Amino acid sequence: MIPVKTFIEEIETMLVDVPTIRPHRLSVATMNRQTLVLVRVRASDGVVGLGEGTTIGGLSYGEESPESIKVNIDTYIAPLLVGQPADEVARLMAGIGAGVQGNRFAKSAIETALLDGQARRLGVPFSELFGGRVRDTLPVAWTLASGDTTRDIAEAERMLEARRHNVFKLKIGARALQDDVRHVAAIKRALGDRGAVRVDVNQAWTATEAVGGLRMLADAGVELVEQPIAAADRNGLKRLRDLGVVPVMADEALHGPVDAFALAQREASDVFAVKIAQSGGPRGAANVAAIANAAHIDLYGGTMLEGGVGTMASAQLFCTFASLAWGTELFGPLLLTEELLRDPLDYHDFMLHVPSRPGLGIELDEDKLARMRRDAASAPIVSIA
Ligand code: MUC
Ligand code: MG
Repeated sequence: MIPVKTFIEEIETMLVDVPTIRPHRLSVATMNRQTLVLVRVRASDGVVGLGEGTTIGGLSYGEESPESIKVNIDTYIAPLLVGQPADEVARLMAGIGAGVQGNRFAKSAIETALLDGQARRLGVPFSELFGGRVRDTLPVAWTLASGDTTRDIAEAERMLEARRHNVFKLKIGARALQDDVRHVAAIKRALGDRGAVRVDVNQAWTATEAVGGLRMLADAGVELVEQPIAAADRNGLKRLRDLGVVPVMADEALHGPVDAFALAQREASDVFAVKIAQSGGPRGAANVAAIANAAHIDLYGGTMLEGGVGTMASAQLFCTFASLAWGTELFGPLLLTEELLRDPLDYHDFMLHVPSRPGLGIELDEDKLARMRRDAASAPIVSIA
């Protein structure tokens, strides 16, 4: 029997603005809401694949905004896909790679939706497209970023009490270095051995500030320092790593496999924060992980504070990693006031539990979406007709 081909019929994109549960302060932005960029790819066999390309703080974190992700998918990427075979994901992504420069977040959203569709079509979990799972649960760190020490300690205590998180990442870099160190030290003192403490500076320090900063943070009991200096300063990152006072993790410096290779060649970091969006898609993120493995660099499953779709796509990939020494920070949906999935993701006992239903294993809450999408009245659709 000749298999019936299935074709992409339409690609729908939408922006959904969701308030955060409290102000989320990074050195580059304070978030009071998150804008999710959601994608649906509908194929002629009735399969609908879901994707997400969410970023942080408009244009303050990366070079794509929610609006640019949406408009570039609608204008340039969707026309390359509509009418094409839905099940030829690698070929479709190669075509997009040839026709669209950059736009890693937009590409990640599309690739995720195509892979989700294909996994649903095959009746297997998304993780099977990456060789299958090594684990069904992932440890999840929580980010303390209210900007207030007392409030952060109370928040951490609640997370410990609820057995939801026992690893805490503190966002620093917006204040004077000494103030930040005092803040971090007070939180670590309060938590003691009950909670691990890491920091993310989001590039805020100069290389010389960072030398002192790392020493003081190590003395305060911090176990990992993420992207202390400018993303472009790979040699500076290597010098910090070579100090050997505390493990150093690359985040913004890591925009996919090419950066991963350059960082690995220089031995510039101890850990890679792997992110599907920063890597241009789940397959790029898998390649980043492969480079890390080859170079004996530890892995951490990062987030761009996506909602349920991007978070689950990341989780489905990360649970295929043989080694994930620093766990994950896949807590994005928990930072939002609204649940956009029909069934919320399952967080308990310090872990995210990854479903084994076909595809991503999640469904959107259509009523909620219809009310919350930014363009509620007239969602633009690029379609065959
Ligand atoms: C980042 O820089 O790692 C991850 C957690 C969080 O609060 O912000 C993100 C981005
Ligand atoms: Mg980071």
